[in-house]
Amino acid sequence: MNTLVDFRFKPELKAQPGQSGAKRDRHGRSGDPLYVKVPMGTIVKREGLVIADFTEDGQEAVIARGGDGGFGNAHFKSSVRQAPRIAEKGEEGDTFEGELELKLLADVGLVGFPNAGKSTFLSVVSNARPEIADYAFTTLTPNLGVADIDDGSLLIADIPGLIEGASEGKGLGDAFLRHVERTAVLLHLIDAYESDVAKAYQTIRHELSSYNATLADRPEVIALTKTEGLDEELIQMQMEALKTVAADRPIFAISSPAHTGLKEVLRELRTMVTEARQKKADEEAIDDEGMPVISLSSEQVAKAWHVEKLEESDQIVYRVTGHKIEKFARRTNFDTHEGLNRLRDIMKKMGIHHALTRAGAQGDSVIRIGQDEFSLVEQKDDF
Ligand SMILES: Nc1nc2c(ncn2[C@@H]2O[C@H](COP(=O)(O)OP(=O)(O)OP(=O)(O)O)[C@@H](O)[C@H]2O)c(=O)[nH]1
Ligand SMILES: [Mg+2]
Repeated sequence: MNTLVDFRFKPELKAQPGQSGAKRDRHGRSGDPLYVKVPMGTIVKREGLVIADFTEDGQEAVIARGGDGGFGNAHFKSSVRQAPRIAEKGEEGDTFEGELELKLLADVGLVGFPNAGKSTFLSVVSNARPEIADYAFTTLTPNLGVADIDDGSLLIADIPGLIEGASEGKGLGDAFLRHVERTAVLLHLIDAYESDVAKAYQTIRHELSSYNATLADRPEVIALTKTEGLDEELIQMQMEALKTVAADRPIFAISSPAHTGLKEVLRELRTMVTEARQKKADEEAIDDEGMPVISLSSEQVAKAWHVEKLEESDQIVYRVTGHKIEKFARRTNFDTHEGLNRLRDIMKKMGIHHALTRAGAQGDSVIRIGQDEFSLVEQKDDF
């Protein structure tokens, strides 16, 4: 897939629920997982937090987990209970409103003013056939192309032209800048006919860094475009002007229709991309080794629980929280003595009952787990 457009027409994604258990000890069938395909570069967010980041082809992640099924009555059979009338409810599956965001993962991002020749460059060096025209804002959505150079290749993203104020929404705004955020290297194209190339360069640089400060330090190659038919002296003058504001950056003069300077630019880009990727891999390796992480095992976290006495306006409530006990409570059928007493047994086994009495709870005290409330010990008028 290349875009997220399908999700606009199908915004709700829902897997099938599992089936109920049946007579004669048959389990309910589990629901089939719902697989959703997304383009590479898709980020999934939940309440603003990134919960999945798809950067590689074939990568999979569980975005929403189905609820565990309840145990059927066969599970509760014992030597003394031959026909138990107890069965659990299945748990609810995870439900949430998520956000999908697509960031292209190109090696090179083309930036520059409208009409600078970005799409023309891409069309000449790659297999892409973007629209090209003699007016500003020809490109309205990003184009991707693969350019072969020597024995390797580069994935190049061409985005709509930027103008002063783009980072605040002018022109086509910053909507497309996120596509260059994750490119390894930028190729900054400047029209050689621009009267003040240094200012043109700085304007774009300013918009890039206003959008994301890290873009200011992104490795970058600069190319003066449309230089065929231009005086060598004039080209040198423009190059010198650029050097005053971008001394440490490689600067080339190119012509897309005349095919001059293109190989040199691609070669430079390839070297930089390789270096940038290597640097990133090294940094990630340091992160992995350098940071000691102390955490509870997931089993320990699951078993942990907490008891709290709440003095509410009309009653005193003892609230019990904890992953495992809340999970048991959700699966309990509160409409039956058997179900509720089993939950009370589990609380005893986990030591929660003891903690509740230590905290002052009596037999008829109100215990709350999640949304459910019940008394600590079975009461005569319970049902
Ligand atoms: N002479 C000459 N013209 C060029 C060159 N590169 C691009 N052009 C012309 O410049 C105009 C703009 O080219 P585009 O490639 O559409 O420019 P762009 O940067 O993609 O523009 P936007 O999509 O609007 O941001 C077209 O008329 C191209 O033919 C070049 O190297 N030499
Ligand atoms: Mg274009």
